[in-house]
Amino acid sequence: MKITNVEFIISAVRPDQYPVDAMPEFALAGRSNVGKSSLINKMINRKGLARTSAQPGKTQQLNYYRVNERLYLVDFPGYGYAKVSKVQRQQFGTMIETFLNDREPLRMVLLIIDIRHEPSKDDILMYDWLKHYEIPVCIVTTKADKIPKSKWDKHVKMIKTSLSFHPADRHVLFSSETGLGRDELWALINETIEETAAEAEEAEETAEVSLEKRG
Ligand SMILES: Nc1nc2c(ncn2[C@@H]2O[C@H](COP(=O)(O)OP(=O)(O)O)[C@@H](O)[C@H]2O)c(=O)[nH]1
Ligand SMILES: [Mg+2]
Repeated sequence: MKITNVEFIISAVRPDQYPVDAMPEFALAGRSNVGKSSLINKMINRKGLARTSAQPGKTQQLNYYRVNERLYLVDFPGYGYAKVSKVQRQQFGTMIETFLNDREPLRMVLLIIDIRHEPSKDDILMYDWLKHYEIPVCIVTTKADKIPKSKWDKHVKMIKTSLSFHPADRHVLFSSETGLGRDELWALINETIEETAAEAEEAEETAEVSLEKRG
């Protein structure tokens, strides 16, 4: 996708700070240091707009980036960072849970996983949780450049098995270093936006028909 406009909108710490324009949102979840900020930067062709590796785990905020005045990429705080306190961990859980549960414009969660490693307990919990609430998920295995191409398949299989990956979910192989997967991920995002727009239109038509019938 051609990026014509990117704006950092807000580091939101409370729901009343989330944007109200109802543009479709794509949230990125994953453990600290997995490469979320790098992935955003790669997606939007800006080297340093999303901050990489600044005090991992400390930023209990949702960072909103608006792309082409059409959609938001939402960077979640990373989980699984050892140094956060129990209270911080709970706050994090509540914030994310509330967001994922209530956020109407949310279209999909991109769950970012390091291709080199087996998913963590937190990764598995997050995936199960998203499945439970029927939130569309795409698993993005990133840092693909860090292992030889010949091992990609084996690692992806290992990760999918470990997550009990649902065949209806999507998967994209990614590297913020080489740009692998960038076009595929944009295509998926665009497809998802168009699908939900079509569904909304259909629902509207159905509503109009039933109104007419009631006369
Ligand atoms: N080789 C390689 N390094 C990456 C990739 N993605 C992220 N990194 C590095 O991993 C570290 C953590 O990345 P960051 O984007 O800050 O992770 P975040 O905590 O999830 O936002 C940084 O040093 C990045 O340069 C990738 O695809 N390939
Ligand atoms: Mg980050």
